[in-house]
Parts: sequence; C-alpha cells; structure tokens
Amino acid sequence: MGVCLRKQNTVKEENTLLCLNEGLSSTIRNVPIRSIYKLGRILGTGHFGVVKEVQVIGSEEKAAIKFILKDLVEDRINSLKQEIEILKRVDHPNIIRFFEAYEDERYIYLAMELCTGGDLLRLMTKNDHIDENKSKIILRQMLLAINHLHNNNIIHRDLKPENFLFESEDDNAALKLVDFGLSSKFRNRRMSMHKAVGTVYYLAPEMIKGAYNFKCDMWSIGVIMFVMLSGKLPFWSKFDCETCHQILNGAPEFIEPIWENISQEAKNLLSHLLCMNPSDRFSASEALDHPWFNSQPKPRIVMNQFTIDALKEYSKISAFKKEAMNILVKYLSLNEIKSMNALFSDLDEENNGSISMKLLLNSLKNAGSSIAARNEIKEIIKSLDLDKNGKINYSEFLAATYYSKHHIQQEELWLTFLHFDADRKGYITRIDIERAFSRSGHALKEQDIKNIMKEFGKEPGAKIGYDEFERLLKM
Ligand code: PIT
Repeated sequence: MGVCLRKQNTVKEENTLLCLNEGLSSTIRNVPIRSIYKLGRILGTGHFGVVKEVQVIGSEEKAAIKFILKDLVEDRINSLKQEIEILKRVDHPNIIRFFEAYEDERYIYLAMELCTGGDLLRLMTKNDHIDENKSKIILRQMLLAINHLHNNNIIHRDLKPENFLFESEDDNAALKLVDFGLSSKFRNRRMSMHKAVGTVYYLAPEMIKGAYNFKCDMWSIGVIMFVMLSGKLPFWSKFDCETCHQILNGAPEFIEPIWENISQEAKNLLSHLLCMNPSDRFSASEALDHPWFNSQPKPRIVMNQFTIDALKEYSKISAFKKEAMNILVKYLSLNEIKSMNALFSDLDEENNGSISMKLLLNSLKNAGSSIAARNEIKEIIKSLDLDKNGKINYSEFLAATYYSKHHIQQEELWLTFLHFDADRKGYITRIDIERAFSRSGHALKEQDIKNIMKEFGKEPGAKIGYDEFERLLKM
C-alpha cells in the first residue's frame, strides 16, 4: 500500500553530524543543572525524553525542564538547534515561554514555564465531548498560537491534543502550545516540504502524498475541532495505513446523531478546515474571522492613558534595563500577567500576537487625543520597535506595562539577577552581561558594554552585586 508512513523516529535529517558543543555553545549554558534547579515529579514524556517539574534553588519559582538524552539526538543536532531557535523566537500568550537551555555530558535541558493543568487529550478523555462554547474558547487560543507561528514562518507539523497544555487547573486556564521538536521554518507560504512527520490521525492528506506547506497545520486543527465537538476521531483505524486511506478518501460527513445538536456555523468552519485542497483550506487568520467565533462583534478599542504613559516611560529606559525587563517578565506569575494579557489581546486586533502602530494610533484617535500626542506615540513605537516591523511584540508590551507599575517584586528581580549570574558567583561581570545578551540573540559592541557598566557607575572590569543590580532596576 503506497500510503504507509515513515515513522517519526526513523526520519533522518540530511544534515551531517555536528559537535554539540560547537553547534550550540552560544545558545546553551554549560552550568550543572542541579546547582540551579531542584528536580521534581515527571510531568510528561515528549520527543527525546521526559519533562520534569523543577524549582529554582533559592526561590519559590517553579518551572518545567525537558530532558533530552544526547545519545538520542546525535544525528539530529540540527533539528534540536532549530527547536531551541524556534522556542526563543516565539513570543505569544498561547505558546509555552522558554527560559534557557543547558547541557552536561549526557543531556541537553530545556527550561520553560510550568503548566500544571494537564493536556487537552486528558480533558477530552475525561469528557465524552466538549460543548460548543468551551470548544470555541479553546480553539480560538489554538488558532491565535498557530497564526503567530505562521506569521513567523514556522510550521508546527505535529498538532495534536497532547501538545496543548493548560496553564493551571483553573476552569478558564490559558492554553499553551508545546513541542517544537518537529517544527520547521519555511521560507515562503507556497514552499513545499517533503518529510512525513507527525501523528497519523491528525495528518493532512497532502502530507501523506508528500508535498505540503503551512496549511497542513490547519487540517490538524480541523481534526482536533472534530474530536472536541463529537468525541470521535474523523479518521480512525487500528492500522496506520488504513487510517491514511480514509484521510485520502475525503472529508468526513457529519452523520452521527451528536452532530444534530451542533451549530451549522461550527460545521461550516470545520468544512473549511478539513478541506482536501490546501489552497482552498482556511488559514488561521481566516478561521479566526469565521462567524462561529464572532457572534459578538469586538468592542472598539480605546487605549487608556495608563498604557500610553507606560509605553512612553519604557521607551526612555536604557537598553540594559529593557533587556532585564524582558527577562524579568518571563518570571511573572499567572496573576500578575492576567490583566495585561487581557489588554494585550484587545489590542492585538490582527490576532497575530503583536500590536501594530496603526492600531495604537487609531485607538488614540478614538480616545480623542491630539495630533501632537499621536506624533509622540509614533516616536515611542519607533524606539520600541526592535524588529523594525512597526509592531510591538508581546514580551515588550508586558515589560512596558509592568515596568511602569513601579512595583517590581524582589522574587522576580532575584531570578533576573540569577539569569545574568549563570554560574552563581554572587555577582555579575561584563562577560555575564555579554553572554546573557547573546543568548537572547543580541550582540553587544564594546561601547555598549562600556555604557552598561557606566550605568552601574562601574569600570568595565568591575563586579556588580545584587544590591547594585536592584538599585539600578528600581531607579
Ligand atoms: C509539560 C509541562 C510543561 C511544559 C512542557 C510539558 C513542555 C513541553 C515541551 C516539549 C517540547 C518543546 C517545548 C515544550 O519543544 O510546563 O508537561 O518538545
């Protein structure tokens, strides 16, 4: 039968073997993991190894660490590099936040935010099916995450319920996409790829045939939506080959009795997702615009003075403080982030995880601000816009609004200090600062370093203690 898949773990990368340390040294810290984290219970098992809950030593902060046995990834070093690169690049409330990568002789460790609410598969198996309203809330978050990926030229390729985690046990906990072990960057939206990867039930027909693009993720979302609403997989057999046959034979029909109680709008959206021809299939942003999600129109956004002042204040602080704030917001707790997340998602009108200059200016207009005030905000955005795309990303928005509240917590500040003091000397030096910037992809020039040390009132060769660090950031 021509449709059998190559199994995931037999798909070899074409790339030749690379030395781990060589290939990843700028991204990975060579610090003993047990000096930083106390290891806890196993949370789950993913590609290449387990994920454990951990606690940052010397703080209450918890995190999750994925353990990757080096022996298992030897010939896949490039895909691991890519996984880390992708984790660092994505920046969205519905995608897992990545902290750091570490390595020792046997393992690579990926530290990321802790999700304790279990995965979507668990929710699905606990319930016969998920009602339409709840499904809508979940699917919207999935699509927001996928839209962010696709806008950043990343295909996930392995979307399935196990890869969506709930942040907490709360009823309305946020959903987070994880596992970029099979993700791939694409150069343009029409580019086709040729590797059969992923889980059979969620696999798009064109993936089975061999050539596919970012739309394969949209099919998988369709399968997940089908399962959530009906409690049944649309394509199922004990044998992978037979399942693939069913997928290639066309979209499923809504014949089971359960579909009688499901709205036409839901079925209509499903038919645009489980659509055989990828070019006719909905993109994530088209799906988000579907009436199933938009029964109530979005309110007209009026930006409040607080947010404008926050952005203004943040735009004026030094590069070092901005970097430190970007690190600090990764450690903010759920409660601290909640209200800022709500505001961010109101402002993220294009649903792609960033706020555009155009929208900010419009919302200022709505608030009745003067042209002078709007010109001022234009300047602010220009200075904030690190990627020069006229947009403010999620972390920066968090950093700005959090910074302006002037109540930076000790705990978060300490964790940020530890981020710089990677080897736990109790102080940081210019080398620590250079390394921390380089881990987040910013190379510092000699003059930048001199300026940062000057900000601390120090000579380039001096040591910076925690008290000095705290004083500068709270200034
Ligand atoms: C958990 C709990 C948690 C995080 C994870 C799993 C993360 C898994 C993950 C796996 C990957 C990846 C990113 C994240 O690339 O807080 O059960 O392969």
